[in-house]
Order: sequence, then C-alpha cells, then structure tokens
Amino acid sequence: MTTDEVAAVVATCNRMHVSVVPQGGNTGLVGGGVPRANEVVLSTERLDVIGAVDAIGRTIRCGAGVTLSRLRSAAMEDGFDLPLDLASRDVATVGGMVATNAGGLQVFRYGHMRSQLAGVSAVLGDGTVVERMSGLRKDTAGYDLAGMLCGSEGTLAVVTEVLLKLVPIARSRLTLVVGLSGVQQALELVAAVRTLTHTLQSAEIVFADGVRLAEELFGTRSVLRRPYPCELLLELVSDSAHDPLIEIAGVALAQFGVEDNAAVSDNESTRAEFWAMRERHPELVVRLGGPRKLDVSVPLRAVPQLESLVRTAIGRVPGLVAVLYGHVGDGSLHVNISVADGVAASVEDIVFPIVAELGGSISAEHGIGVDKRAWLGLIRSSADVQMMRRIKQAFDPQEIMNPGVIFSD
Ligand code: S2G
Ligand code: ZN
Repeated sequence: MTTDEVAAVVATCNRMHVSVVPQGGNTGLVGGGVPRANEVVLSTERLDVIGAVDAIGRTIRCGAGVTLSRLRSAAMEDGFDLPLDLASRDVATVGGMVATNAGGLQVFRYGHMRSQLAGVSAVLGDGTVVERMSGLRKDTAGYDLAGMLCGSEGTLAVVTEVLLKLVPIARSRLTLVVGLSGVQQALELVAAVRTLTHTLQSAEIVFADGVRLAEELFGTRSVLRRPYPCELLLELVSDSAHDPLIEIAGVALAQFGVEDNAAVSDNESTRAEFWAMRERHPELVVRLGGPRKLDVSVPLRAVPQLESLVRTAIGRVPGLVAVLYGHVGDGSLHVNISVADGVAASVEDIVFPIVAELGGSISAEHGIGVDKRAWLGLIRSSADVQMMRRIKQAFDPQEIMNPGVIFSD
C-alpha cells in the first residue's frame, strides 16, 4: 500500500462524508482506534516497507504499519537502536505511536515520540498529502506539521510514513533494582544518578502492594532479598564498552546508604528477571477484575503528593484496589484501579482532579481517545480546546477523521 492509495481512499470518504478510523496495531487503551458508528476502518498494516538506515544522518524511514520490534531489528542490523521502547513493542505500530505521541520506558533520556520524529508523510482529512521527510535537524521554515500530527490521535490525518531518529546500539548495560523507603527517595536517587552519568535510560518504580500482588497472582518474585516500601529499577545503557557503569552505580547507592538494598545485573540472562516485576504490573488489575487504566503525569516534585493523595482518595471507596507503578523518572505514573462488581464510583472523578490540582496531565502517554474526553476541560481551557477544534477544521474540514476522539461529538 502507498501514501497515494491512502489519499485516494480518504479523498473518496471526504467526498462522500464517510468517517475514517485509522488503525495501527490496535494497542490503544482509550478507544482512539475503535469504530463506533459506520466509519471506514483504514488499517495501516500494509504500509509495511522499511527503508535503509541512514548511518550519517542517523535516521530510518518506514511505513506507518511497521511494528516497533520489527523496526528495531532492522536498525540493529546496522548497529543502531531506536530511542524509545514500550511493552507492546511486538504489536504497536510506528504510525500509531506517532498518532498517540507514545512515551514508554526511555522518555526522560530521549523524549516522547515527538522528539524522535525526523519526518512524516500523512494524508489530511480532505485527502491532501503532506510530506516532510527531509530529516533536517534544523528547519524552521513555517509551522512544524510533523510535530502537530504527533499526538493528534488520527483526528487530523492518517500518518503513512515516518522518519525516525536512531541512537547508537548499547555496548554496555547495567540494570539495578533498589529497595527504597518511598517515592521521594526514589526521585532523589534518580536525580543523583543523573548528575553522575548521562547513561541512565530507564527509571521505573513499583510499590510494595504491587510486588505482593504480582507474587500472589503470577508467582513473579522480586529480585530483592526482602520487601521494601518501593522498588526502583534503574537501567544504565552506554554505547561504549568502557563506561564504568558498575562504579557509577556504586557511588550513587553509597550516597544513599542503600548498597545492601540493591540487586545488580550486567548480563542479558538475568536482565529479563530484573524487568519481570515491572513488566507484569499492567496485568495486575486485569487479573483482579474491573480494570480501569489511568496514565497521568505531574511535575517531578509533585509525584510524592500524587501517590499519597491518590492512595488516600481511592482508599476511601470500598471495592477499589489501586496499583500504582511506572515511569517515575519523567513524572508519569500508571494509576491502574480494579473496580469490584457493583461499585459505581468513577475513578476518573477521583483521580483526575488531584492530577489537575498538582498541575499535571490526565494523559501522559496513552492519549485522550474517547474515554477521557469528559475530563479534558480539567487541564485545557475552553480557549485551548477551541483552538484545537479550529486546527482540526483546517486539517479535516468535513470532520471525517476519527470523529468523537479527543473532542466530544
Ligand atoms: C506501561 C502499559 C499500558 C498498561 O506499562 O508503561 O504504558 O496496560 C503502560 O498499563
Ligand atoms: Zn507507560
């Protein structure tokens, strides 16, 4: 499939006032890729060509329907890696990750998908093809269309091709899990490690309640010798084989007197075991039943307040079990909640006002989709929403692109 073929389909739908729902790997969690009322579902699956790596420009070009793991394999064949990773890597497509401005496990080192975008081709709601695939590191000639399309959740255009930045392949990696007294200490340790080295790539937190649940429900065991209020997973990745990662880690742990609370892995065979606890966390509330998945972000200094205010508020409602975990390095936590049968509480009404009060976002990485539209006004002014609607009008004058996503019908 080609961009021009996509343009022909969209132009026809535009002429016939038929709505279009672009679909990638369908890993979305907020209903952003789900047809609801006789829309045409436009799968990007056959936009699956991977171009050659540009080793000088450090970019790779591919069709929107290429999965993250397939693209990563292609990059690694030429000695490069991708600057972002997420758990749904085998199914999530690059086009879908652009549409949601995906985050994942390496955001605070490399940034969101928007920071990785070196170019994009897309078909706007009226069938117009827009191409910005130069890969220029500097280009301020007019508006940043690629940046605007990133995170637009299919409401402005169908992303058909992507040019992504690449990073050097890892030559050395150190993975630590450290038992800590709480999220404040975790934030301080992350800050300390970042002053010691640029190689910190992931900083993920799980809490004692989630660790116990993972052990009970899945038999997933912590790599630490005893329980702690929270466990912080740090991963240092270097493109040099000579970075003294273990020494750097030792200095940071000693600064906090937590050397004895830590486990360290410097090889691939045990690395999976170190990540297992974190990677099983998204499934916990699914197994408990009645899963509601919120992914919120707050300024880093407000993360401890977010944790305590959310736990207190959720704790007041019988039948709700909250599992918090995630990307503490960039201030985004997953607040996943199991809602027992018969409990009518709206977890969004409980959690989102707390997030807004702390100056945060009700969507750190999953998008607004359909599910979170009702709370957009908590963090976006009416002038802001009106401006976004006017942008949509410019890109999609007949409003056929993913109707009902981000904006209420
Ligand atoms: C993560 C995955 C989504 C979920 O694990 O970082 O973004 O299911 C989440 O919670
Ligand atoms: Zn996440």
